[in-house]
Amino acid sequence: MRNNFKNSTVYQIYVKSFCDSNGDGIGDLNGIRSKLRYIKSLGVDYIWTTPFFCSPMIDNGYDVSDYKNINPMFGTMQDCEAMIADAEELGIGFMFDMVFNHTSNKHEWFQKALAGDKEYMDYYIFQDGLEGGKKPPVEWTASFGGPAWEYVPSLNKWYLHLFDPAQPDLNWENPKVREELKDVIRFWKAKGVKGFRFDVLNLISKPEKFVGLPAGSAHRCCKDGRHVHEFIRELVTDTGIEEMITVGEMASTTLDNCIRYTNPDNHELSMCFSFHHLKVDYKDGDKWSLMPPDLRKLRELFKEWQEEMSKHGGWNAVFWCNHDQPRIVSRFGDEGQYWKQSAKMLGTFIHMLRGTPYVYQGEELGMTNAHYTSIDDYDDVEAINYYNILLQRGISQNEALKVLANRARDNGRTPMQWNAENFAGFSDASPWLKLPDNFTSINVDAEETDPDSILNYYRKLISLRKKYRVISEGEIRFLDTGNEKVLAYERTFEGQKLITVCNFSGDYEKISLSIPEGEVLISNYEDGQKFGELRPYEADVIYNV
Ligand code: TEU
Ligand code: CA
Repeated sequence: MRNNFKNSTVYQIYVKSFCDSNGDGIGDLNGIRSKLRYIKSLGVDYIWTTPFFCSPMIDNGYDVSDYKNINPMFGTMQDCEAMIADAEELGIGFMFDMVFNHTSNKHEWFQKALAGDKEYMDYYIFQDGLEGGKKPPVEWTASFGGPAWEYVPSLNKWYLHLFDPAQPDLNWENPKVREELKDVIRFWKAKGVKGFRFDVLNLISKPEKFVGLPAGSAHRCCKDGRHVHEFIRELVTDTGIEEMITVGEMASTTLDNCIRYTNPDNHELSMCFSFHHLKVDYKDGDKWSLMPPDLRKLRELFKEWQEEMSKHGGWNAVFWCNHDQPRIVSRFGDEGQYWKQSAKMLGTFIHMLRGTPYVYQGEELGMTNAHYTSIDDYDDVEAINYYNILLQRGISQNEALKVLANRARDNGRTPMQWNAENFAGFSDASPWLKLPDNFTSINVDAEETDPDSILNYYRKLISLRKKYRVISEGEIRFLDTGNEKVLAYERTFEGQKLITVCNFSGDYEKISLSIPEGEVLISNYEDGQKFGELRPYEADVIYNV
């Protein structure tokens, strides 16, 4: 029997910012342990934790120097074992984050490679340069800005890094590398971990030759590579994790590939993350150019992905937020007058879809972007690199700060807002990353006592998936509302029907779709379902048998 991930919801924890147990301003594993009852109260089944393994933290733990040990900043192996056991007692499973596309440059394997050990050089992608070594094999750019190749003078070779130079890419063509990584999975599986999230898993299979390939983004040339499906299948079947919940993070992937990654017949993954719907506000496809979201495109993307995955036996992870994204309420909603309504509407839209919903810490509170006004407030390597790149492009400091305030990953990484006290109850000390001022009103304590809060609304959304098979298993079809600001879809399952209607605008919006009478399962307005016209950010879910 496959694990029942279809009626499950996953809660994502960014460990560094969730809860600090020892007053050093940094979230940790014992902090997570102290909040497991809160997480249980949400009704979720799994917790995905971002990497807390040994790391120099150049990319906040996505640069792993030892996959089988805990970064002392976050705790000890004992803390980790206790955390897994405590969660298990509450019926919650942990999904650990496996960063297998690259390691840290401080990893023992890479250190040996740098010393010229041929066996370990073959763990990475070292290439001869062009023109006697002076130029990289191909002019590629890395994800955080700058070139994707780094020259090592002592070896007279270049190594590939799709992200920071401190994150050299592993050579998956080498069977020894694949065995090492399987070993990591087995190690954590034996500790009682219930599932895995795989970082940028569709980038692992690189082209056979680099010379002569088109210049530009390294990402684009390496995505969904020639052996990616067989590598994933091998990893999953050899480690016996096919029955567990697994999610692959797929950068710039295609629908066809995601069907292949997740159709059970292929023995790859339970589900994957794709990001196209989170680029509808990128002007000309550029993350660092601002534009309001294109709602027509948003609908088209959801319609295509949801309906096609459903027809071809694929499965989506559905989400708005994670540690790489700005906060959704600040982005597609309204932080001001309609803060509550818009946060609830966005939650409704995701949670009634076909797929497994992911809630990112603080999303259930309607946490907002950070509102930083100085470059010194930022921590993320990507934010700092791009700030400089924007200035080099001739953009003013103010304008560059405005772009960061909308797009930087740090917006989603500010500490969890637990209460209105010092440092939002996250820590006794000043946190590693500055809190937004609004923690005095947006926090768990305040929302626990308000029956109408975003927090309590999310609890209800999560519980509905458990109660109604039409939500967890139904087919999906997008409906035409006659208004591009109002998105609607229908779910069907064994004679049951569910219609979700969401107004993505802060105005009253008329629609031409007529909706049959039915039970209002959930709505963000007290007297839900006044059709013909929707109120600002209104969301209604109507159930019929
Ligand atoms: O993110 C992968 C990824 O593609 C991101 O770089 C994303 O496109 C970017 O954040 C948007 O600007 C994963 C991790 O989630 C991220 O935190 C890591 O930095 C990255 O991989 C490298 O491991
Ligand atoms: Ca700590």
